[in-house]
Amino acid sequence: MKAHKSGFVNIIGRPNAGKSTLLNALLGERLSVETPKAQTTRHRIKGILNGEHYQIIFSDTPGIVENPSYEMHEMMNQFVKSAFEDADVLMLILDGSRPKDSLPDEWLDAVKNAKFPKILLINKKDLTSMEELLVIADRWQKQIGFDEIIPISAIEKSETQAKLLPIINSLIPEAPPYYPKDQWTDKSTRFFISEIIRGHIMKQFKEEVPYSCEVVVDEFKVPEDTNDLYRIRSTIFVNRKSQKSILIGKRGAAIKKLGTAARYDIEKFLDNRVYLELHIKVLEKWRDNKQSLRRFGYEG
Ligand SMILES: Nc1nc2c(ncn2[C@@H]2O[C@H](COP(=O)(O)OP(=O)(O)OP(=O)(O)O)[C@@H](O)[C@H]2O)c(=O)[nH]1
Ligand SMILES: [Mg+2]
Repeated sequence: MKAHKSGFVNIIGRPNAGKSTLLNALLGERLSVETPKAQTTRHRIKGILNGEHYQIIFSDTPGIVENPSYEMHEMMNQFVKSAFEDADVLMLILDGSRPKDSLPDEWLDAVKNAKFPKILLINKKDLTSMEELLVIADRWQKQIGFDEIIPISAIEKSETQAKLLPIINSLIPEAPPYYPKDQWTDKSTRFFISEIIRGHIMKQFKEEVPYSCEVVVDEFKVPEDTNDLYRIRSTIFVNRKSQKSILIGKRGAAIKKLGTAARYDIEKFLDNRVYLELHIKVLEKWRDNKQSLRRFGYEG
């Protein structure tokens, strides 16, 4: 009988390197929010790939914050640190179109000293030349030493899967599954709904606004009659009153646009029609308030 393999494969890297895009490519699902903005992901999100003879638990993590400005950033880095604690395989992903990018020394040392197999993924190969890829690979190999170095384009889903899954499978140990085989994530439906809304805030609003928002789902009601709408009530917390006005927009145009876009994606996610109610509240300095952060799920 074929032995069963299971393992935790944790993805880390700088903001905007393509970690969430990679997680989604490997799972074939849009689980984690991807946007062109840095610091999109704020939590550690597990996505589980189940096969008959394997279970791979991938973790997306926030981009490493080099100079934390808020307690929230410290907690985001804490999520990245936790990815070193349970990894069977670590995947460090770089943006290949930014060949000079590096990591702060403490993170370089952590990767260098890690005792488990390490894969370097040079992402966005569509945006860079073969010569550049070789230079990047050489520099990182000398600096750290990886078990594998693989250039990828995480936006190419099937190619990424075909390249990475056999290698990952060869590196994870023989072990029974850690999660039930029908489980595909460690996060709740409410979490994903709040992330869909936050993802649209990231896309729709500029500058500091998206970084000042946190989204909580206060109510998620599944109807008794399957023909009825799901009812979702959500609060968007902002730092300042002026941000509340920006979110609402002229005669409510901005919040209406946000609600429509988010509802469309939530309906796809839940495969059901949805009634979405959005509220906005000002919660000053929430990014530095431990109690608020705990309430928003920023705990290791
Ligand atoms: N051209 C190109 N763009 C890519 C590729 N992979 C990711 N991107 C883009 O890079 C941007 C960042 O991708 P994300 O997956 O959100 O990056 P991330 O590392 O999760 O970012 P944070 O959560 O902010 O740390 C998005 O606009 C992606 O579409 C790739 O292979 N090629
Ligand atoms: Mg991300």
